[in-house]
Amino acid sequence: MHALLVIDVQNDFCPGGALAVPDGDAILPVVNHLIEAFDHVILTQDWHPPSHRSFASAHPGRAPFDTVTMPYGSQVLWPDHCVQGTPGAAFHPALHTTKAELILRKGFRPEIDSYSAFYENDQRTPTGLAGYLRERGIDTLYVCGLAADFCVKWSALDARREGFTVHVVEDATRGIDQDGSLARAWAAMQEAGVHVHASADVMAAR
Ligand code: VGL
Ligand code: ZN
Repeated sequence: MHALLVIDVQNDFCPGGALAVPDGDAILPVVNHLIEAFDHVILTQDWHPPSHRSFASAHPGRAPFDTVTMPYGSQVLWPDHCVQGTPGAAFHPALHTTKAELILRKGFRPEIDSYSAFYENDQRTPTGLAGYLRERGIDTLYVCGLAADFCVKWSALDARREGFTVHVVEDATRGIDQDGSLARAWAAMQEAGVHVHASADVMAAR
Protein backbone atom coordinates (compact mmCIF):
# COMPACT_ATOMS: atom_id res chain seq x y z
CA MET A 1 0.00 0.00 0.00
CA HIS A 2 1.20 3.48 -0.90
CA ALA A 3 1.13 6.75 1.05
CA LEU A 4 2.10 10.32 0.31
CA LEU A 5 4.37 11.86 2.97
CA VAL A 6 4.30 15.67 2.86
CA ILE A 7 7.16 17.17 4.83
CA ASP A 8 6.93 20.55 6.62
CA VAL A 9 4.92 22.70 4.19
CA GLN A 10 4.78 25.46 6.81
CA ASN A 11 4.81 29.23 6.64
CA ASP A 12 8.31 29.58 8.07
CA PHE A 13 9.75 27.53 5.19
CA CYS A 14 8.01 29.62 2.54
CA PRO A 15 8.96 33.08 1.22
CA GLY A 16 8.42 35.63 4.00
CA GLY A 17 9.00 32.99 6.69
CA ALA A 18 11.80 32.77 9.25
CA LEU A 19 13.70 30.03 7.39
CA ALA A 20 12.40 30.54 3.89
CA VAL A 21 13.33 27.95 1.30
CA PRO A 22 13.88 29.72 -2.04
CA ASP A 23 10.74 29.25 -4.12
CA GLY A 24 9.32 27.01 -1.38
CA ASP A 25 5.71 28.01 -2.05
CA ALA A 26 6.05 27.07 -5.73
CA ILE A 27 5.47 23.44 -4.76
CA LEU A 28 1.97 24.06 -3.40
CA PRO A 29 -0.05 23.40 -6.58
CA VAL A 30 1.99 20.26 -7.24
CA VAL A 31 1.68 18.98 -3.67
CA ASN A 32 -2.07 19.63 -3.65
CA HIS A 33 -2.41 17.73 -6.91
CA LEU A 34 -0.53 14.79 -5.41
CA ILE A 35 -2.71 14.89 -2.29
CA GLU A 36 -5.78 14.52 -4.51
CA ALA A 37 -4.24 11.51 -6.24
CA PHE A 38 -3.28 9.50 -3.14
CA ASP A 39 -5.58 7.42 -0.94
CA HIS A 40 -3.40 7.91 2.13
CA VAL A 41 -1.77 11.19 3.07
CA ILE A 42 0.52 11.96 6.02
CA LEU A 43 1.72 15.47 6.85
CA THR A 44 4.61 16.44 9.08
CA GLN A 45 5.04 19.65 10.98
CA ASP A 46 8.33 20.98 12.37
CA TRP A 47 7.27 21.89 15.92
CA HIS A 48 9.90 23.42 18.17
CA PRO A 49 9.54 24.80 21.69
CA PRO A 50 10.85 28.38 22.18
CA SER A 51 14.67 28.45 22.70
CA HIS A 52 15.08 25.09 20.94
CA ARG A 53 18.76 23.98 20.86
CA SER A 54 18.75 24.06 17.05
CA PHE A 55 18.20 27.84 17.16
CA ALA A 56 21.32 30.02 16.84
CA SER A 57 19.69 32.33 19.39
CA ALA A 58 20.19 29.59 22.01
CA HIS A 59 23.97 29.66 21.43
CA PRO A 60 25.49 33.01 22.45
CA GLY A 61 28.11 34.15 19.95
CA ARG A 62 26.80 31.93 17.17
CA ALA A 63 24.97 32.94 14.03
CA PRO A 64 22.34 31.16 11.94
CA PHE A 65 23.88 28.58 9.56
CA ASP A 66 26.94 28.05 11.80
CA THR A 67 27.60 24.40 12.57
CA VAL A 68 28.16 23.25 16.16
CA THR A 69 28.77 19.93 17.84
CA MET A 70 25.88 18.68 19.92
CA PRO A 71 26.01 15.56 22.16
CA TYR A 72 24.50 13.63 19.23
CA GLY A 73 26.84 15.01 16.55
CA SER A 74 27.07 17.95 14.21
CA GLN A 75 24.15 20.38 14.01
CA VAL A 76 23.48 23.38 11.79
CA LEU A 77 22.10 26.32 13.77
CA TRP A 78 18.96 27.89 12.36
CA PRO A 79 17.08 31.12 12.78
CA ASP A 80 14.20 30.69 15.26
CA HIS A 81 11.51 28.92 13.22
CA CYS A 82 8.37 26.81 13.55
CA VAL A 83 7.85 27.69 17.19
CA GLN A 84 4.89 25.70 18.53
CA GLY A 85 1.59 27.50 18.13
CA THR A 86 2.96 30.47 16.18
CA PRO A 87 1.79 31.48 12.68
CA GLY A 88 5.20 30.47 11.30
CA ALA A 89 4.60 26.90 12.44
CA ALA A 90 1.18 26.70 10.79
CA PHE A 91 0.76 24.93 7.48
CA HIS A 92 0.89 27.20 4.45
CA PRO A 93 -2.71 28.41 4.01
CA ALA A 94 -2.89 27.01 0.47
CA LEU A 95 -1.98 23.46 1.56
CA HIS A 96 -4.90 21.02 1.33
CA THR A 97 -4.70 19.47 4.79
CA THR A 98 -8.21 18.00 5.06
CA LYS A 99 -7.34 14.62 3.63
CA ALA A 100 -4.41 13.99 5.97
CA GLU A 101 -4.87 10.83 8.05
CA LEU A 102 -1.94 11.67 10.32
CA ILE A 103 -0.20 14.91 11.21
CA LEU A 104 3.15 14.02 12.74
CA ARG A 105 4.93 16.68 14.74
CA LYS A 106 8.68 16.50 15.27
CA GLY A 107 11.48 18.50 16.83
CA PHE A 108 9.52 19.05 20.04
CA ARG A 109 12.27 17.84 22.40
CA PRO A 110 14.13 20.98 23.56
CA GLU A 111 17.62 19.47 23.34
CA ILE A 112 17.50 17.63 20.03
CA ASP A 113 16.61 18.47 16.47
CA SER A 114 14.60 16.15 14.25
CA TYR A 115 14.93 16.57 10.51
CA SER A 116 13.61 13.13 9.71
CA ALA A 117 10.01 12.06 10.16
CA PHE A 118 11.35 8.72 11.48
CA TYR A 119 14.27 9.49 13.80
CA GLU A 120 15.49 12.53 15.66
CA ASN A 121 18.99 13.78 14.80
CA ASP A 122 20.65 11.32 17.18
CA GLN A 123 19.53 8.73 14.59
CA ARG A 124 18.23 6.66 17.51
CA THR A 125 15.13 8.26 19.00
CA PRO A 126 12.16 7.08 16.92
CA THR A 127 9.12 9.23 16.22
CA GLY A 128 6.89 6.17 15.92
CA LEU A 129 6.17 6.69 12.22
CA ALA A 130 7.76 3.42 11.07
CA GLY A 131 5.52 1.44 13.42
CA TYR A 132 2.45 3.40 12.37
CA LEU A 133 3.12 2.72 8.70
CA ARG A 134 3.84 -0.98 9.24
CA GLU A 135 0.73 -1.50 11.35
CA ARG A 136 -1.29 0.04 8.57
CA GLY A 137 0.31 -2.09 5.87
CA ILE A 138 1.93 0.85 4.09
CA ASP A 139 5.16 -0.25 2.40
CA THR A 140 5.75 2.43 -0.23
CA LEU A 141 6.19 6.16 0.34
CA TYR A 142 6.09 9.09 -2.03
CA VAL A 143 7.89 11.95 -0.30
CA CYS A 144 7.61 15.67 -1.06
CA GLY A 145 7.72 19.01 0.78
CA LEU A 146 10.43 21.14 2.40
CA ALA A 147 13.32 21.21 2.56
CA ALA A 148 14.79 18.79 0.00
CA ASP A 149 18.26 18.86 1.54
CA PHE A 150 17.23 18.54 5.18
CA CYS A 151 13.89 17.13 6.29
CA VAL A 152 12.92 15.53 2.96
CA LYS A 153 16.37 13.99 2.55
CA TRP A 154 16.58 12.57 6.08
CA SER A 155 13.02 11.28 5.95
CA ALA A 156 13.72 9.51 2.66
CA LEU A 157 17.00 8.01 3.92
CA ASP A 158 15.47 6.81 7.17
CA ALA A 159 12.49 5.36 5.32
CA ARG A 160 14.94 3.31 3.24
CA ARG A 161 16.78 2.25 6.39
CA GLU A 162 13.43 1.07 7.77
CA GLY A 163 12.85 -1.01 4.66
CA PHE A 164 10.26 1.09 2.84
CA THR A 165 10.23 1.62 -0.91
CA VAL A 166 10.79 5.35 -1.34
CA HIS A 167 10.06 7.74 -4.17
CA VAL A 168 10.81 11.45 -3.98
CA VAL A 169 8.80 13.77 -6.22
CA GLU A 170 11.39 16.16 -7.57
CA ASP A 171 9.19 19.09 -8.57
CA ALA A 172 7.25 18.86 -5.29
CA THR A 173 10.27 19.79 -3.19
CA ARG A 174 12.78 22.66 -2.96
CA GLY A 175 16.06 22.96 -1.08
CA ILE A 176 17.77 25.43 1.23
CA ASP A 177 21.13 24.66 -0.49
CA GLN A 178 23.54 25.55 2.27
CA ASP A 179 27.17 25.02 1.07
CA GLY A 180 26.22 22.54 -1.63
CA SER A 181 23.83 20.59 0.59
CA LEU A 182 21.26 20.19 -2.19
CA ALA A 183 23.54 18.33 -4.61
CA ARG A 184 24.84 16.19 -1.74
CA ALA A 185 21.26 15.38 -0.74
CA TRP A 186 20.26 14.13 -4.18
CA ALA A 187 23.45 12.04 -4.36
CA ALA A 188 22.85 10.52 -0.91
CA MET A 189 19.24 9.67 -1.77
CA GLN A 190 20.27 8.08 -5.07
CA GLU A 191 22.94 6.08 -3.26
CA ALA A 192 20.39 4.80 -0.75
CA GLY A 193 18.08 3.53 -3.47
CA VAL A 194 15.55 6.33 -3.33
CA HIS A 195 13.70 6.69 -6.63
CA VAL A 196 13.29 10.21 -7.99
CA HIS A 197 10.41 11.13 -10.31
CA ALA A 198 8.66 14.10 -11.83
CA SER A 199 5.12 14.61 -10.52
CA ALA A 200 3.74 14.21 -14.05
CA ASP A 201 5.07 10.63 -14.14
CA VAL A 202 3.74 9.88 -10.68
CA MET A 203 0.30 11.19 -11.64
CA ALA A 204 0.28 9.35 -14.96
CA ALA A 205 0.91 6.07 -13.15
CA ARG A 206 -1.97 6.52 -10.68
C1 VGL B 1 14.03 21.89 8.35
C2 VGL B 1 15.91 23.01 9.03
C3 VGL B 1 15.43 23.09 10.31
C4 VGL B 1 13.28 21.24 7.23
C5 VGL B 1 13.53 21.96 9.63
O1 VGL B 1 12.04 21.12 7.31
O2 VGL B 1 13.93 20.84 6.24
N1 VGL B 1 15.23 22.41 8.05
N2 VGL B 1 14.23 22.56 10.60
ZN1 ZN C 1 13.39 22.91 12.48
